[in-house]
Amino acid sequence: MTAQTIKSKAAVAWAVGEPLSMEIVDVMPPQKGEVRVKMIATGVCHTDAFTLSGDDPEGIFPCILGHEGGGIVESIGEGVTSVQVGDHVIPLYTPECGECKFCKSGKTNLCQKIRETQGKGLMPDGTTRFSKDGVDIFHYMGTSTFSEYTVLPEISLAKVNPEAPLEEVCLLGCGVTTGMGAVMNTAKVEEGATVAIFGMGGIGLSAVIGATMAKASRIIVIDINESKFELARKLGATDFINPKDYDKPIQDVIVELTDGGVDYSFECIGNVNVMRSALECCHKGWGESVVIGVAGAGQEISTRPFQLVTGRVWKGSAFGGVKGRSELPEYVERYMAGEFKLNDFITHTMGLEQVNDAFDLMHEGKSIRTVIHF
Ligand code: NAD
Ligand code: AHE
Ligand code: ZN
Ligand code: ZN
Repeated sequence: MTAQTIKSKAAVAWAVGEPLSMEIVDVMPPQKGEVRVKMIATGVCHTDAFTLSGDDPEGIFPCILGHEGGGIVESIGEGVTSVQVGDHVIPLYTPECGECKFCKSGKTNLCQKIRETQGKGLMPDGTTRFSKDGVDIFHYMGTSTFSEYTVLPEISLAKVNPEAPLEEVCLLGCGVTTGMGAVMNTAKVEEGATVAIFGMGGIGLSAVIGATMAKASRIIVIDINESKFELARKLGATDFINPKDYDKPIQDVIVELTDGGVDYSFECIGNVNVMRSALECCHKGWGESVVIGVAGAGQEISTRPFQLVTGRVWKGSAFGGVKGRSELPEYVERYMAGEFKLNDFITHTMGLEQVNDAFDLMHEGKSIRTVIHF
C-alpha cells in the first residue's frame, strides 16, 4: 500500500532561543530515495542546544531538532533497496553515498552528496516533509529525531542489528561514536601514548573509552565541573584537572605534568580558548590536537604559528571520522559483544513532552545524556 501523510508528535523549535513546543505535525510519505522512520529513542546532544541558541550559522527555523536517534523503518519511497519496512536503523547526519568524490577518496567520512540541501533544512529535492497547519517546518542535520516519525534520505541510514536496544545504541548516532572515533580513527592513538581530553560530557567521556581501548598510558581529563570525574575515572581516566584550581594557563600545568606535553589532545567543549590550550599542551615535535567541539558563528581559533612550526598538529573530527553505513553497524556489534557500555552515559530518560527539561539538565551540568523514549 502506498504510504500516506501521517500525524506525528514532534517537538518543534519555532524560533531561536524559545523552548521547544509539543505539536502534532504532518509528515509526508517518503519520496524517491527516501525512508520514513518511526523513532524509538533519541539522545539529546549539546549540538541541539547549540543550534537552538542561535550560535549555529546554519540554524534555520522553524525546525525539528535531534540527531542521535534509533528507529524502525515505517515505509520506503520509490527506488529504495538497501532497507525495508521493519529494519532497525540509526539516522546519520553524515551520510554515505559511496559514489561522491569524498566517499571515493578513502580519506574522509564527509560525504557531500546531499550536504547543500541538508544544511538548508531540506530533503535532497529541495523541499521539506514536515508541516503544521500548512506551514513548512525544516529538517535538522538531515535527521530531525525529535519527532515520532521522520523522513531521511536512504543514504542517511545505517541498518543495524535488530537485537540491539535502540534506547541505548541511539547514542551511537552521535556522541559515543564521535568521541571513540576521534581517538581511534582521527588521532589513531597508540598503546602507551599520553592523552589529554578537555570536557567530560558525552563526547569527552566517549573519548576516554577510546583512549582506554587504545591502551593509552595516561588519560588526563579536564573539566570545570568535578562531578563529571567519577564516571571518567570508571571509564579509565588517570588524572583529573579542574582549571579553576590553577592561576596559570592550563596548558602549562599539563606540560609540566607530562614532561613536555601530551602525545594527543581532544577538545570536546566548543570553546575556542580551550582549543588553544588543547593544542599548546601537546608535545613539541609530534603532539596532535583534535578539535571536536563546535564553536559559535564568528568565533575563530588562534595560536602562535611557532606552535605548528615546531611540530604540533591541529586537526578536526566530525562523527569520529566514521563512515556511517559501512562502519557504524560494526560499532553496534562491538557494543553487543560487550566491548563498551552505553548505559553509563544515560543519566536521565523521559518522554518527548519533557525534552525542554533535558536541555535544562544539560545546561546545569547535571546530565551526561538524556534519552527520550517515544
Ligand atoms: P556537554 O555539554 O555534555 O559537555 C561539555 C563538557 O564541557 C561539560 O562537562 C562541561 O562542564 C565542560 N566544560 C565547559 N566549559 C569548560 C571549560 N572552559 N573547561 C573545561 N571544561 C568545560 O556536551 P557534549 O554533548 O559532550 O558535546 C561537546 C561538544 O562537542 C559540543 O561543542 C558539541 O556541539 C560537539 N560535538 C561535536 C561533534 C563532532 O562531530 N565534531 C559531535 C557531537 C558533539
Ligand atoms: N552547522 C555548523 C557546524 C555544526 C557542526 O560542526 N556539526 C558537526 C556535527 S556536531 C554533531 O553533534 C559536523 O559533523 N559537521 C560536519 C558537517 O558537514 O556539518 C556550522 O558552523 O555551520
Ligand atoms: Zn551530536
Ligand atoms: Zn558520498
